[in-house]
Amino acid sequence: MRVSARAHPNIALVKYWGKRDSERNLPAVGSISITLGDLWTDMTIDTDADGNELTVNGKSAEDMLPRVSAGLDKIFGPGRSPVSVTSESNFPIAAGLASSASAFASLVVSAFAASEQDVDRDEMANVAGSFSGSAARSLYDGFVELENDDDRVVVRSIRDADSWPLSVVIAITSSARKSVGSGEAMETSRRTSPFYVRWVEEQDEDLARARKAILERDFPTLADVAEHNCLKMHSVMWTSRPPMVYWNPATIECMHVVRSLRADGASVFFTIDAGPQVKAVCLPEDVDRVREALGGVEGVESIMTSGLGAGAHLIE
Ligand code: 2P0
Repeated sequence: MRVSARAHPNIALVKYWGKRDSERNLPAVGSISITLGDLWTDMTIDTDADGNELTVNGKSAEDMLPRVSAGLDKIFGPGRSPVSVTSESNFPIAAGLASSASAFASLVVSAFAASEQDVDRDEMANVAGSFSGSAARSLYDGFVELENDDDRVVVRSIRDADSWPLSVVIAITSSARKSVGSGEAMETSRRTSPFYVRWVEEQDEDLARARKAILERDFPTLADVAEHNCLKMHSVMWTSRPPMVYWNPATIECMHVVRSLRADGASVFFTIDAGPQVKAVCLPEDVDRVREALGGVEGVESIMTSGLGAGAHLIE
């Protein structure tokens, strides 16, 4: 049996940072994201394999195989037959572009289909989230909210992609692999940052403001809450021991450029994840202006643009 699924990465506007249960990988806070339509990971599962293998963008990826294998054990059950997994993405992986979200979302959709289990999207989101917290959101379309509920997460689309077609301009300031992975970094923050408790306490307020702004298509309020929430998360990272600073000089310059574009009337705001790339979320009419301004920043290596898109799905 050979099955393929496509999933898009997502970018959180109200961020997930910290776990309330690291064994079950349950997040400490809810989050709100947008699913990106133009970036994708295609995952193919082949159950007619001689051994467990993982190929990522044409190369054998032994280092990532244990995490993927553990995921397959959970879906296929113990004592499963060998599986060959092939992943192709059209964007750099492990560089703060949420590649684990699209990878694990597409893995879950393809693996459940290959194992001929008929599970609903809620169950797939919970399994994907147990592999990588942000992956739960990539199961859904457009604007997506993840909430905690006892020992599960509840994920839903709060607005579809077409009903508020925002654009995202991504400034790549380094394509190197990040030094500290998100999972480990979150645990360090939880254990050591004096700001962590406050970060968790304030999250519901940010979620409520962002949710309302999305439902009302209120761009200025969404801009305000998203930048604030992003900077608060990075403050937690900076005040962890050891500190985690994912930014480089170009990251900071891009933030200034986005703010000055906004002061000049453009509808744009920035967000930054556990990496040095800057994601500028804007209205479609401002895309060219934002691309040009960020493309001119010293240290920006390349620019990508995406609209919003659909949740993970099977493909031919
Ligand atoms: C997010 N990030 O909400 C936040 C913002 C990065 C910064 O979710 O440990 O790969 O696998 O659950 O989902 C990236 O972390 O972490 C992430 P694990 P994940 O998008």
